[in-house]
Amino acid sequence: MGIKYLKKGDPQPPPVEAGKLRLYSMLYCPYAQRARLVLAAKGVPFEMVDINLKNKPEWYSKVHPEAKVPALEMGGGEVVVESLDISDYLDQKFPEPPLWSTDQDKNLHHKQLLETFGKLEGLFMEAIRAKDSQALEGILLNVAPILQLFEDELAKTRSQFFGGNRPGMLDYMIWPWAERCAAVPALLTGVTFPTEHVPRIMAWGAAMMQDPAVKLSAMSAEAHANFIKKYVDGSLDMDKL
Ligand SMILES: N[C@@H](CCC(=O)N[C@@H](CS)C(=O)NCC(=O)O)C(=O)O
Repeated sequence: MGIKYLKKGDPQPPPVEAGKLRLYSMLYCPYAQRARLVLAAKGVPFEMVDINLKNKPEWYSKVHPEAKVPALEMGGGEVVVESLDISDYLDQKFPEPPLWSTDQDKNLHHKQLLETFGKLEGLFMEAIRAKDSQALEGILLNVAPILQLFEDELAKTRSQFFGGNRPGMLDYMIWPWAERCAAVPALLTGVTFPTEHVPRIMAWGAAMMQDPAVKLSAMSAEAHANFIKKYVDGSLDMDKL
């Protein structure tokens, strides 16, 4: 990919200039992708600094207390961490297009769905570590009822996206995992998810792939599968990504 991931021994980049933004990221991190999706949806220019998470630069823990990505740094040194907080911060700072609704009840409901989605993030990590197709099938049994909640939500609102006729915050916050789901069959052959139960989610995924912000950060199933395989077996070399 030709990305330079800053690592131990590399100097800290100079402070961010006033009025500019810097995102500390890692190409394959779904949480960093959330921030990149929001920045793209808003058309906000930013500088990206990629961090080698296997060999972090010494100074990075001064940027992010847990030395994780993403972190958003503003001119003046202010830093926001945590993908959901970064996304909310960006939505407030750059109001167009708004990603949350003017309907606060809807927002509250979407935040609850997002919290439930956190379980899928955990199940995704279990799925990529599944030893065989039987184990994966067991994990998928736990995935199904959560997906059904999202399927039902699309049925209830009868809209293409959770945000309505264009993607909103909930759409962008869950998208990184949806994109990576396409890599799972390449990791364990012989397992297929019964997608016929979630036709609206499938249509949502197809529509999301046409969204300009999604297209900007999109990576192929093959690229994700390649990264995940190395991440799981421990052979990942971030200098060769
Ligand atoms: N809750 C955090 C999670 C961020 C996270 O776990 N990032 C991973 C990469 S995808 C990371 O930085 N891992 C390095 C580490 O844990 O040391 C968020 O939403 O921003």
